[in-house]
Amino acid sequence: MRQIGVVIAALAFAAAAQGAAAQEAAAQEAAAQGAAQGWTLEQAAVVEGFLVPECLCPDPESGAVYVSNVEAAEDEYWNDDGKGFVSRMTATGEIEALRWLDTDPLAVLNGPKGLCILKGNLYIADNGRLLRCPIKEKGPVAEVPLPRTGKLNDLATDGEFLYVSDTELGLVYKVGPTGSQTIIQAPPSVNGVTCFRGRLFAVGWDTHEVYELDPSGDNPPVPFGVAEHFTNLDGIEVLADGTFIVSDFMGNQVCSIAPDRKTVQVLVQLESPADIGIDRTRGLLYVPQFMLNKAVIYKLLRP
Ligand SMILES: [Ca+2]
Ligand SMILES: [Ca+2]
Repeated sequence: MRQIGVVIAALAFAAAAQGAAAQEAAAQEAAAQGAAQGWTLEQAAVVEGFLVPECLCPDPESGAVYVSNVEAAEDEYWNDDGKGFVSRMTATGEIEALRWLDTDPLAVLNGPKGLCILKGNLYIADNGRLLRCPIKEKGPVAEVPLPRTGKLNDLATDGEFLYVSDTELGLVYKVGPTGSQTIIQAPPSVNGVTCFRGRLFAVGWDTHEVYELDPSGDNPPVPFGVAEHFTNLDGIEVLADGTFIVSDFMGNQVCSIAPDRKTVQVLVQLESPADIGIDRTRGLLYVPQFMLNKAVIYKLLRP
């Protein structure tokens, strides 16, 4: 009897587990179907007046959006020229301070690109240096040491660690709260990087491919197999339903990739979209137009 009881209990557990697995599978399928039907964009605002904007980074807490400005002539985007700044605007695109954080002889900015907010600090990828600036009191700017750098490009966080892509070295640095550094295997010319529910994703500029990276650093990147759709990829973000949004800088398009990692749709065609940002709370997509010194804000509309 006792054995039967154990068997019945085991069967019941298995059935419950199966039920939960089936529910989860159904939920995933529903999300995938929703995503497959396609997100669309509705233009909400155009913001002019930037100087080579590379990255738009919304702060979900305040709604403020930080904009990196490389401030350089063509072909000088990676020069340590002592010029560059970060703007701050409202969620709807009113510029509060064009030079919210400006270059300064005591805290030089050269070519600010990727931005990321973690625990009250704005992190800035500035050519070969990773910088940190407290947001509320705006400073002082400090450098976060990294072992060896080439061209630091994008930044992402999972809420604890910071991930910094280096396009020249083809790797991602994972920086811990105490400053620990781990090298994450990444594709050559890695550009945009983003975190989503414990997973790490990146795009390659020259490879124009999307990858899942191993946040532990042990395993090589796993390509999606969507390179044929793109020319040079810059930014990547993930929506709550698992849909990927990527910006194809030289392809002049922003596209969605369904959670199946295969179905690519063009969301909008526009010139030189660089490092995009999303505000999930407000359902907004922020797109800098690098070559046009402006940014476009879109409402993300569900199917
Ligand atoms: Ca500059
Ligand atoms: Ca970038």
